Amino acid sequence: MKTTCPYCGVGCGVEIRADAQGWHVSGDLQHPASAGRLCVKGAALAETLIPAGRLLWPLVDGRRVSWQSALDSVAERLQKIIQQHGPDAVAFYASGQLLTEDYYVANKLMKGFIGSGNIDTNSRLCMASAVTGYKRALGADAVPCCYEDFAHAEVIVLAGSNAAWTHPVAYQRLVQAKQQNPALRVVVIDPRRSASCDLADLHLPLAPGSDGALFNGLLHWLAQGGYGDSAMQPHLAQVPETLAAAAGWTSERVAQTCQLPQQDIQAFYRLFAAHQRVLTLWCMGINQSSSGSDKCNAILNAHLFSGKIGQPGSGPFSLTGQPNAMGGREVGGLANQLAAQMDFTPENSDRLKRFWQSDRVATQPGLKAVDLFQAIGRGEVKAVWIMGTNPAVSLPDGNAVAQALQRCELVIVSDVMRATDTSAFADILLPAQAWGEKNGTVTNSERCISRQRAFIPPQGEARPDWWMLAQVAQRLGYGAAFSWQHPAEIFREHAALSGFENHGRRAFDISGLAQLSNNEWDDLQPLQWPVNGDYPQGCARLFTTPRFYHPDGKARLLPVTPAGPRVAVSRSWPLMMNTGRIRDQWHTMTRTGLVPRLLQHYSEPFVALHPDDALRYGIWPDALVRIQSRHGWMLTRAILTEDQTPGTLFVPMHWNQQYCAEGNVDRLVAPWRCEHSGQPESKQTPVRIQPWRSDWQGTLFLRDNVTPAAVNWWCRIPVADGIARFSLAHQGDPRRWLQTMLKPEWTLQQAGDEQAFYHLIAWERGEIQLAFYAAARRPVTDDALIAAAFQQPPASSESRFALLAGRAVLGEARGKTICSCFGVGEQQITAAIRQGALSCAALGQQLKCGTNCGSCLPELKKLIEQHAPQQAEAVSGRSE
Ligand SMILES: Nc1nc2c(c(=O)[nH]1)N[C@H]1C(S)=C(S)[C@@H](COP(=O)(O)OP(=O)(O)OC[C@H]3O[C@@H](n4cnc5c(=O)[nH]c(N)nc54)[C@H](O)[C@@H]3O)O[C@H]1N2
Ligand SMILES: Nc1nc2c(c(=O)[nH]1)N[C@H]1C(S)=C(S)[C@@H](COP(=O)(O)OP(=O)(O)OC[C@H]3O[C@@H](n4cnc5c(=O)[nH]c(N)nc54)[C@H](O)[C@@H]3O)O[C@H]1N2
Ligand code: SF4
Ligand SMILES: [Mo]
Repeated sequence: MKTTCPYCGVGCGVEIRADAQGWHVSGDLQHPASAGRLCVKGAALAETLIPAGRLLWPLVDGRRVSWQSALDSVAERLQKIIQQHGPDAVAFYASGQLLTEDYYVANKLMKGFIGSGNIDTNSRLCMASAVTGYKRALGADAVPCCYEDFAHAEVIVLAGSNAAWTHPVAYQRLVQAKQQNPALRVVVIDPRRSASCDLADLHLPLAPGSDGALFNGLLHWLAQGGYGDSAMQPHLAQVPETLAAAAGWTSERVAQTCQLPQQDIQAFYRLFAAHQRVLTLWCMGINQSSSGSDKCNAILNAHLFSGKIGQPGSGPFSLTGQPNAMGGREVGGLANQLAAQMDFTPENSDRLKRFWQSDRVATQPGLKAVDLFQAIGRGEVKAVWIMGTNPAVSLPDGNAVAQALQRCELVIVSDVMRATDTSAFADILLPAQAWGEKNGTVTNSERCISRQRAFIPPQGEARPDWWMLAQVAQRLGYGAAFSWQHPAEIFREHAALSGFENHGRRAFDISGLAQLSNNEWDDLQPLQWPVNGDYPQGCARLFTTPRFYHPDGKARLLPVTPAGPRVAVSRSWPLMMNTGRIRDQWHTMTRTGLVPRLLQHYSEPFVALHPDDALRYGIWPDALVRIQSRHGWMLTRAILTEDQTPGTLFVPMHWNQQYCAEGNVDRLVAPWRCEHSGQPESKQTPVRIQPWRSDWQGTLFLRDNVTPAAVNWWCRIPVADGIARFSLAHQGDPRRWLQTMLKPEWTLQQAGDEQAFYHLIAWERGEIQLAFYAAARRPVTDDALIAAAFQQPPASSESRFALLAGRAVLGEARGKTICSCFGVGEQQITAAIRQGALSCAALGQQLKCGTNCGSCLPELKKLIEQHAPQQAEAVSGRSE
């Protein structure tokens, strides 16, 4: 069975098959986005098909009820609020992880029948600035490029994208493009040296948030050098005023603003100017900014002015984050658009009235995500239905979001998991079908529509999101418009709407799919929109002729006044905190957190900082630190690395209260947002940092059903089926703290008696129940050895002693996991390097690391650089 990966916007094809051992995933060789590749997250998908933690049936006010009763409650309570306070008192908050069919129904119900614009989505935190940028420049939210372009490009710019970790399969295609064409030049623009810098010929570690200046300077350089494309000029509007706005941005001034050497800036500008086939791939480092839309337009300006768009290997290519971020943009998931990429105009509202046969279609945009939760906090919006997203973790100003959800009269959450930071606030919990159970379509970064197919029965009473929405619509009295029995019916309606009175005016048109039978929809092969009379098989590349979607057919340059972060660092808040993703985790960890091997690369929340800053603030490697902003604080582990520029921190966005105490970074992030797109500035928060002292730190291994007693800091790390490891930090005597965890029937084996050094193993009938190691700093333990002992208790007294010591007596520890696919650790790799494995290929041959998904190749290369013996370095230098 073929389906599509539910993680990132690359949208890889997955092939799934079952045998006696269970489900197996592999890459779908035929899928155009991935041609058989999968990254480590995709490759671990079968391990997420487990019932652990699932929400299995509807809950109303904490009680299990039938679906009928839950849906009645949703409808009655929404109806009551709408009657008393009007339709704008209710809202939906949806997600780029819904299927297009789900998303279409949610939007239709809110904007078409409840009659409010109040449906927004987590894509507001993600793609909103890119949408605004494209619409302002091209007249439509139409991504011009496709992955095929990688193979044709002469220069590829990665701006604010760590694709090596966040779009790994697309990144592998970049690696391949470079192998096939060594002349390809790659420029990475990122304040930190990310894993993607592995491929960079030029890395520009610019000052946080200064990209607007860099790209304005580029436009100025292009204009000065006469690099404007003469064929494109008649198709461009607002050129003089845009060039005038860029005129002051000499490379000298850019160098000052971006804090970069002038020659590096000029090297970038020269590369961009000298080649026609230039692709700029951008992501959250650009979008998540208080001036994100203008940064997107600054990129678009440079491409349009120099005619680098619409041809193989060239164009402004915004990478989408979620599997169906693009689908959400198609159906109108954003509060400021209607459906089928229509804007809020009276004509469009009217068009929808006719198409949906409703007289209630919204005529005003609704509240955007951050504004929506602020309105909930003020009590203006009284009900919210959250579907497929975890805003208590992912929205900025997390403490205010929690307060808002706390006071909200009616919180409905449909999710696949029972316990999330958001579901803690739910009055009504609805169990949704998960990947593998749900059935529909998604659209990836390159506009490729592909199918997510169901291949397993739903857990418990889980139902599709579209079905819940349609059931509630029927109870609200809109039955006729929501009477679908199958998702293909919804897809056909969505496809028909995209062509309805379109006449070539709206880029999004898949009317060619409006007649698919249910079977044809089921078999639908991946294809790129538009799909219509002109392009019956879809279309990979847009704007191959310079006709754009503004009424005059021209593209618009947009004058940009570069702005830095909304709030600069200061004496009280001296460090700029950046946030983002790690390789093996997905967002709030509800799925990837279940898979032990995905928690081996990084198992705890951390802050990466430069060693000079560590010295200044008295922070040693691996210490626990407290980070504080004007909005909140967190506790996390310190990693010292020269990949950070001094004065900047990087903290992953993933950890939350299900996995860690005080590890939610969004409690610190300010709610500042771009005035055009409403997208928050998740990448730049001024903060301060200090060591956080505890009397002891511990490692605790437990059988899963036990939770640790009250402790100042904890972090939960599932290590194997039914066994969890906790990192702990607390005050007082660890022996006293541990007392509350012990049962009288256990036999205890103990070592150490000083306050901060204490080991204990608890046994019951020959099985280990608990293992505890405490020390003044983080105890050094061989976690794989201890976890294994829970499953296979050690037989010899020597190995029981080793267990109490927490370390293997014989053999070497593996160290931090680098290759998650084959579980290969750093120490194994460095040992192999020292013994002469001096290339990724040699390491792969010896240890298998890097031979499956390839996500760890940048790290392998770095380890080779660091650990290769001197003489060997010279050899590898010559061979290059
Ligand atoms: N492993 C993994 N992959 C994912 C996801 C995941 O959760 N885990 N999520 C998916 C989603 S929804 C999204 S949106 C994408 C996000 O994909 P990316 O945008 O690639 O990921 P981030 O880590 O958020 O940020 C990218 C980079 O922006 C840099 N940056 C920060 N500030 C600036 C700046 O001022 N200028 C520039 N030029 N760069 C800056 C950061 O240092 C970081 O390296 O990833 C998708 N893929
Ligand atoms: N500081 C900081 N914050 C950020 C970001 C950042 O870079 N830095 N990035 C932002 C970005 S780009 C994004 S996209 C967001 C992501 O943030 P969220 O959307 O909040 O994160 P997820 O963990 O993906 O949440 C998805 C939820 O939906 C559930 N779910 C999964 N499948 C289904 C389904 O089919 N139906 C239903 N009903 N539920 C389902 C999951 O269990 C989970 O609870 O975070 C944003 N927040
Ligand atoms: S790159 Fe990885 S996470 Fe993204 S779609 Fe492909 S397999 Fe899934
Ligand atoms: Mo995202």
